[in-house]
Amino acid sequence: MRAQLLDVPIIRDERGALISFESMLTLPFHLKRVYFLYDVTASRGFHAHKSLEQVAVCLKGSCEILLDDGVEQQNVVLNKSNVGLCIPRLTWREMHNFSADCILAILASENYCESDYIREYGDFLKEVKVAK
Ligand code: T46
Repeated sequence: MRAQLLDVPIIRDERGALISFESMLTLPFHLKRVYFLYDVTASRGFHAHKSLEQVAVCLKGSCEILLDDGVEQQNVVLNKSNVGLCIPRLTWREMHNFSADCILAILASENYCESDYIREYGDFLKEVKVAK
């Protein structure tokens, strides 16, 4: 699989830097929710989503995100605040190696919905087969 990275321009002037992600322009979906992971001391994720699409942006520090489409895996290091990693639907994700100062923002296409999660890897592979 080839992970899609969104590289947005940094608007910098003497006052500092500004980065903008906009629905349907830099983001491939309408934004409905933003959440942040920080003070992370252990690996997280280990699930896929049936319909949710997301973009992960590392605002500070670094972390690694493993993406798995059921056939191939790719490990992506995130350490730039102007780069968004697209996490498509039906993609198994694991988040590892958070630096102590890491702030990871996740931009999401839907509100929180527990029934959209696939938390067993075997169930994920079955869903991928059905979708093909
Ligand atoms: C994902 C990865 C990248 C909420 O109440 N609202 C929310 O918007 C979210 C995201 C979570 N929660 C609750 C649900 C759980 O009781 O927060 C708790 C921890 O969630 P979870 O264990 O799913 O967290 P992660 O870091 O493993 O996964 C999160 C997202 O849940 C998930 O959608 O793709 O980040």
